[in-house]
Amino acid sequence: MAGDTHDGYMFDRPAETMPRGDLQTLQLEKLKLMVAHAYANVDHYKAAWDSAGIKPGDLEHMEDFQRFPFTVKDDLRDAYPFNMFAVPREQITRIHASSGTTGKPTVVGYTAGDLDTWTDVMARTIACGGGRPGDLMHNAYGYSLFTGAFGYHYGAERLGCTVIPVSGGMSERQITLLRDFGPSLLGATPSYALSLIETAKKMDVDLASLPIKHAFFGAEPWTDEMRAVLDASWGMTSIDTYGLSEIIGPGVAAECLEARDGLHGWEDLFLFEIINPDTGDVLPMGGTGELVITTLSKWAQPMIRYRTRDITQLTDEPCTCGRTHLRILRLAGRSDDMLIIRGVNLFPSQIESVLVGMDGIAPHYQLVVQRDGAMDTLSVEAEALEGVEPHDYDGLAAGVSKRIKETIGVSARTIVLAPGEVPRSEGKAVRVRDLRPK
Ligand code: DLL
Repeated sequence: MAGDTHDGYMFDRPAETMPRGDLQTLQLEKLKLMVAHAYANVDHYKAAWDSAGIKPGDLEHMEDFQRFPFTVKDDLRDAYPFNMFAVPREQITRIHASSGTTGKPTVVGYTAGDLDTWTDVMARTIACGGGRPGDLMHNAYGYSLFTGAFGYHYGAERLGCTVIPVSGGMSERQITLLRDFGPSLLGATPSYALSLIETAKKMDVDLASLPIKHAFFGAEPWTDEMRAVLDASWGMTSIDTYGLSEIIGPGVAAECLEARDGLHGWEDLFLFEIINPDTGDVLPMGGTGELVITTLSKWAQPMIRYRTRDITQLTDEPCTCGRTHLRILRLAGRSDDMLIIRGVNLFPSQIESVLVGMDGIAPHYQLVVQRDGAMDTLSVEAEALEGVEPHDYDGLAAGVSKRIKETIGVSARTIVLAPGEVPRSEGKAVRVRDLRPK
């Protein structure tokens, strides 16, 4: 049975607590193999490295790696569908793809061995956040080309959990199963978990009275303010988990239950760098910039110096949990989600921090960006809490705009809508409606 979650259990203690020096030696060894494999088997890498005048044999020390070119999302699009594969298609056991809201989706492939690695690292991730053999997991990530559900599914099974593969959507059925099956773990996007709170209320189910102990959130930015709402409403401790399909899916990094202070990036499998997104220069530990990740054990599709566009910081300060792997700070957002409103840069999550928890305002919102002459303008569509009188909406809206101006320095028009009018998410929330002319 699931035990006390502060018991120090780790799924792979030798890997998770490896001294940093040994970890770095292991990284260099694995990197040399990965780079040779990529060059020999993927046309893109051969062409890119030949034109940069660099060969796998030039990688002697870790510093040499900075001479290798970055890989970007367009390289994957150009190789659509299967040209980034480093093994024959017949050796690919599974394919996933990004949703591809614009243009072609990005396709990723896994060998049977890669799936095994992913499953292990997901078991590690779930255990890191407090999951234990014997736990029952309600998996509300969408089962599809998206990696979220499959990653959690196989990882939880390997850890020794029972999995309920409910997928996203059909919220009333989700609440019925949560009530009747009594799972101890939840996997979902934070925005979907938020919308389930309302469904539960309508069905008169008190989520906080259910046995859920830990939720594994991720796949989108979410703030500490949102976490406070989710943890209180569900009566649980949520864990932030990070990943991206190009690298493996979920399971790249995870908070530990002990500290919940940054996400341990699994360094025996991935190499993390932070760069200045404008110059490409590698920043020292602690610098804020774009996260660049290299896979150290992905044979179907090695990703070498992949620019994630996610903006964050790394720390190698020791963690109270005893894991030695560095931590990635919780993500504010991607560089492509950053808005520039009258000269001020902002991420949608900054608006979330301001809105969530304000009196009379529900934690649902959408931002609308429009063009007015040469300037971009921002409107915030917020939502009133149940019971707020409609004649108070304008006053609330003025209060939100004022607080946004004071805390972020941006002028935004706020519209307060009636309860239920902001669209709800069943997977990744759409935070921005961009109405600027293309
Ligand atoms: O979202 C993988 C995943 C599934 C992670 C379930 C965690 C849980 P993609 O669909 O390829 O993969 O999207 C990856 O989502 O580059 C980030 O911009 C964003 N993202 C993922 N996790 C987080 C997080 C999955 N914890 C993109 N916080 C990434 C903020 C996140 N953003």
